[in-house]
Amino acid sequence: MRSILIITLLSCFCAAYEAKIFSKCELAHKLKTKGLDGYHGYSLANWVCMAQYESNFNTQSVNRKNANGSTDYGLFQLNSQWWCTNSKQPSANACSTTCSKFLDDNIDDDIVCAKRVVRDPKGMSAWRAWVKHCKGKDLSKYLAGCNL
Ligand SMILES: *[C@@H]1O[C@H](CO)[C@@H](O)[C@H](O)[C@H]1NC(C)=O
Ligand SMILES: [Ca+2]
Repeated sequence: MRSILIITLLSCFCAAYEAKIFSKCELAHKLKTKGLDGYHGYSLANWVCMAQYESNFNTQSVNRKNANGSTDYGLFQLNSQWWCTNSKQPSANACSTTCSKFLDDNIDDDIVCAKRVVRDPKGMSAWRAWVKHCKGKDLSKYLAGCNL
């Protein structure tokens, strides 16, 4: 009985932190449903391309290698000094949330925050991987075969 309880507790715990790795088309559909296609003038393919190069579509992607000691979290690699707080450093916390929320398998809050990011003057240039790999490129392959 006790072992069942422990297993149940453990699986609940793991489920809350489960990594989700999206397929390209699953993510494209999700982002479209949540209104990112054309959001702030950026077509859906831009968002899929950005997520590909920022996180490889992995919601548990974490980058701790920023020179200023900040950390980037999740599918959209949201930064701990601007968008969320990890309580290690001061943060503007413009999305008013804890950074670990950007690592779970529910990306609704990540999308809300990405919309906040892109409304700043830099637009999608806030994402360096987008500038490097997506900006001004032919992005048709990011939606190819997705039945959108
Ligand atoms: C810290 O570095 C990261 C990555 O280069 C950058 O995105 C972030 O804006 C920097 N933080 C500040 C406060 O400049
Ligand atoms: Ca989340």
